[in-house]
Amino acid sequence: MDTTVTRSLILGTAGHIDHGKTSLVRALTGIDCDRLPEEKARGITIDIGFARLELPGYQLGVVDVPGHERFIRNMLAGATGFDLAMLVVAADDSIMPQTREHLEILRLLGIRHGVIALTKCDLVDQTTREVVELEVRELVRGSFLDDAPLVHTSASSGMGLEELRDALVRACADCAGNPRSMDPGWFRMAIDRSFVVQGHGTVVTGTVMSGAVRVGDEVTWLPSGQSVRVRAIHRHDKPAESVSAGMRAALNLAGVRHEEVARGQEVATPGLLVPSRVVSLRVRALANAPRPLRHRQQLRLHLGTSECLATLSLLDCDRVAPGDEALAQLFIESPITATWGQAVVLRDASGRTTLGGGRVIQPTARKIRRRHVEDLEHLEKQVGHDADARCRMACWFAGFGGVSAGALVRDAGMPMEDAARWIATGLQSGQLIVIPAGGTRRVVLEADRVVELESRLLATADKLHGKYPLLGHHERQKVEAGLDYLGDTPLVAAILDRLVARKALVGPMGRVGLPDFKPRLTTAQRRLKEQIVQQFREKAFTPPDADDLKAIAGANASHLKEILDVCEAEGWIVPFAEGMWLHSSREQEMRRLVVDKLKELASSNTGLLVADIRTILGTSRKFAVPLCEYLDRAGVTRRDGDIRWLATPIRN
Ligand SMILES: Nc1nc2c(ncn2[C@@H]2O[C@H](COP(=O)(O)OP(=O)(O)O)[C@@H](O)[C@H]2O)c(=O)[nH]1
Ligand SMILES: [Mg+2]
Repeated sequence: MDTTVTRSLILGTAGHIDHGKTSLVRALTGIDCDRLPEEKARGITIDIGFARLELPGYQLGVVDVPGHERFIRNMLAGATGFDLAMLVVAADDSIMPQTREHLEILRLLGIRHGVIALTKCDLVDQTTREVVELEVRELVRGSFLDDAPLVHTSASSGMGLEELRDALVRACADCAGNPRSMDPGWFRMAIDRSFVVQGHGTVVTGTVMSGAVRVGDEVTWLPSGQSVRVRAIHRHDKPAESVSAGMRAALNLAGVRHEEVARGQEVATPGLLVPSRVVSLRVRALANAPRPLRHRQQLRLHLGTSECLATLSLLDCDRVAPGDEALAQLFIESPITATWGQAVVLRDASGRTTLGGGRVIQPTARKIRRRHVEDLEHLEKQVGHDADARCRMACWFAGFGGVSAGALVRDAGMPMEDAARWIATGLQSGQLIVIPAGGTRRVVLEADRVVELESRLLATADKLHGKYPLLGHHERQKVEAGLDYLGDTPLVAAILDRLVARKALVGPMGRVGLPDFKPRLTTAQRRLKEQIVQQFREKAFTPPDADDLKAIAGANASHLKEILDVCEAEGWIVPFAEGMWLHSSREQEMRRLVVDKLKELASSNTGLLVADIRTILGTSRKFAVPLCEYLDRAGVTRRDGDIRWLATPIRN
């Protein structure tokens, strides 16, 4: 294959309707991009069309876009993969609204290279051509086309076509410094079309944005996240073994239903793209926008080949005046897949006017509070050129969720290899720590975060000691509850294990406390505690009530509540109603007695009344009712009217 010696790039057209874009592509390539019947009938381009152009050293995939203002959305879907652009201006019409709008969009998308073609030069005299050339030069001043070659052409007479080819070759050579030439090393293609090939199934087409894909590869289909296999590849209507960045491609996907495919979806290397309905970005209002961007404004978001309604949240201002920039978030109506640095275009909700654009900073963002100084400072750092700072900020925002190499690729714009290396280096230096989080799951957290979690656990232990000064140790769960907001129990348990391992927390099985905390139980209090426990054991199912307890406590009555807390916390007694406890061994005994009786009665299909249970336990009415209710709550019995049955019936 010649792809080893030639470089693949995407050339896109731009310009007002009827200015001769499609005709010029046809004159250059011999291919008619207006493929739809409606396009043929009406003589206008509605959707993007494709052609190929062979130039010395380059193989160009040509994407011809519609100029009509109603089809700007299609233009945007096509423009997402451009390496270079060909701005087309008809010499007999000069600059028109979509000449400007397309140029603005190309600038917003960060296109860096291109050529300008004056078309229909056969229709005007030399002076007119020169005037139009001046007008176009004025228009592109300060843009990426500022000193681009401008060629006078005619698709009808063939004038200037050779010169245009030469100009394109030079523009291609300039593309060597493109971000695309620093390929991040993973495959990504935004879908712009799909169709069914009889006997082969669903085919999706798009521009390969980065990396490469081979026949047989597994890729992730987004936003569904489904893993699909690439069954076959076509490139410019010919079968291919693989396709790579800068190529137009058609992928035959196994197990994908055509009806479920839509423009805007993507296929990519597994584990990198994550759909999100919130992205953070830096937005820019177009210098010649008719009005500023406003906080809470509804907008049409174009990203990759997708188009969605979104609400703008301006993070540190209320409006962005034309030409200005600001930090913002977009809340999007349906999930999209983005990467750090990816360009977006923002149009008004009705899709009539381009208002601005921006660069994604956080592709999978959580909501950031407006004017939150710390968040905004960190967000600002995630925009910059310093890759290390970007990774650190991505970690900071990922918080307790941890980071992976994939997350850094996505959220910090790191090439795959660099991301893995950054994590390895961080682990080595101790800046990052791996925490086991259940099963084979490992979470990589910033050391600062781990320290923060540990100190919160220690603070929780300290608080428990303050609340129960008579108690040396607490159940682990009680301490872990201090990190309840994490909602990730294995991770919390692992953090607590770290504290136990280095004896920052100590205690017998399943219980922990601060090592230097000494319970302050006086001899009298300890004796009272033992007395209380003893009473509960002896009195079985007619346990001491408030008055009994007060009598036992005598002079120590003021500590009674605390001592009962200790008894409960240490597991000596179990509460079954407000102010009522059973000795824990009696509680077990009660369960056994009731369950055994109910099992015995099961064959005769008989349940138990409260009075029966009172008799079995040898207790009084005062305790029988709350004990029965406790048994119901504990899942031992099931109440049906006045009768109680075994909650889990025995099977035979
Ligand atoms: N005379 C003349 N007509 C042209 C030239 N290029 C395009 N046209 C005509 O202009 C019309 C619009 O051209 P088309 O390529 O569809 O424009 P697009 O909308 O920019 O793609 C068609 O009727 C073409 O035949 C040219 O170089 N000379
Ligand atoms: Mg056209």
